[in-house]
Amino acid sequence: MLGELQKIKETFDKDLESCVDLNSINLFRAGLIGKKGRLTEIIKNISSLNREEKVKVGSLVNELKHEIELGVKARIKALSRTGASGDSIDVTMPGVASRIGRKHPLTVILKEIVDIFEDMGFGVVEGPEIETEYYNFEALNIPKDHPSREAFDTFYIEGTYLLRSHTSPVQVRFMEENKPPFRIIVPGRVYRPDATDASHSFMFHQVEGLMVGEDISLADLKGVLEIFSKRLFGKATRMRFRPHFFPFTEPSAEVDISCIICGGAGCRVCSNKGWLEVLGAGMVNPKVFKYVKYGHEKYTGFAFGMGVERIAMLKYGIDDIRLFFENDFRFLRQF
Ligand code: 2U9
Repeated sequence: MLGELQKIKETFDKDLESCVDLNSINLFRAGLIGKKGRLTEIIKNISSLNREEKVKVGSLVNELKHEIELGVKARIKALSRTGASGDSIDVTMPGVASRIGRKHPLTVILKEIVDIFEDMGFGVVEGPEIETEYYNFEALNIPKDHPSREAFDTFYIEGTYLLRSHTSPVQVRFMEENKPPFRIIVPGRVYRPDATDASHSFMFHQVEGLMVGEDISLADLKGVLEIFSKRLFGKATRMRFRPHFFPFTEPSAEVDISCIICGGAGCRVCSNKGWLEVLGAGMVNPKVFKYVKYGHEKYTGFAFGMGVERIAMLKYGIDDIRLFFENDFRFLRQF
């Protein structure tokens, strides 16, 4: 026993020094004073010694145990100074870079659109995506036999509910609750059961606008949309109204801007027309005012609507609407 104790004592310093991290120190310590450690074994066998030997071995064991604890502590401290013990941080080491997220391109463009209208005094209003036929069609003067009301152009849910096919029902609800004058924009998701392709998605986003008051004219509509298109697409952007038909506005127009790629000369993006269709608009049909019990002699208003994906595709030169919804980082990290 004495011989074994002597051996431990002699090699202890060298053995400890060969421990280069916390793990090896712990193993080394356990090998001596752990459950089955060399020193522990000796302690277990002390009872078999005679009195004189007991005193000698006992005091040597105590001395050695103390030395081991102190030595181990000092070694851990020394290693932690170099950062090798595994329980400290070397602040000079390069960090592990985490991937930084970013906004979805639709979120970016939507904020730009909202900011422009807010600067012109428009408030932002939102509403439900599950609607009734009354708010989605009837109150907007869309007749019962209108093709958009057929099952293959609208997602019907059990009973009389449906997924809104435009955000216009929100304006109807707003008018039921508020008196003119007001100017609002309504951003949100809309749903149409179109077959998916490069330019169609069964869900997309719209921003619609509505301004109502006692003296609102087509000139106000043109002024507001002119400011909008110049701010979103650039100062040189020109705008034109082409007569169109919508049941909820009269007169109605489709609104084009001069091509943002060629400036109007004609190119691949505008199919050599020089113009890009970006909006629909018109003066609110008095029949719609009747539904919300506004005096249609007293009030006039304008409304407009745009597809957010289409605007983003034009502005960023994206040729496939599906890219917005596939969560492919190679696409998303470009914005
Ligand atoms: C009320 C009265 C009138 C909203 C309008 C359009 C013209 C329009 C399309 C643009 C591309 C839909 O996303 S799109 O397919 N929208 O052309 N929307 S006027 O008119 C309203 C809305 C609510 C009470």
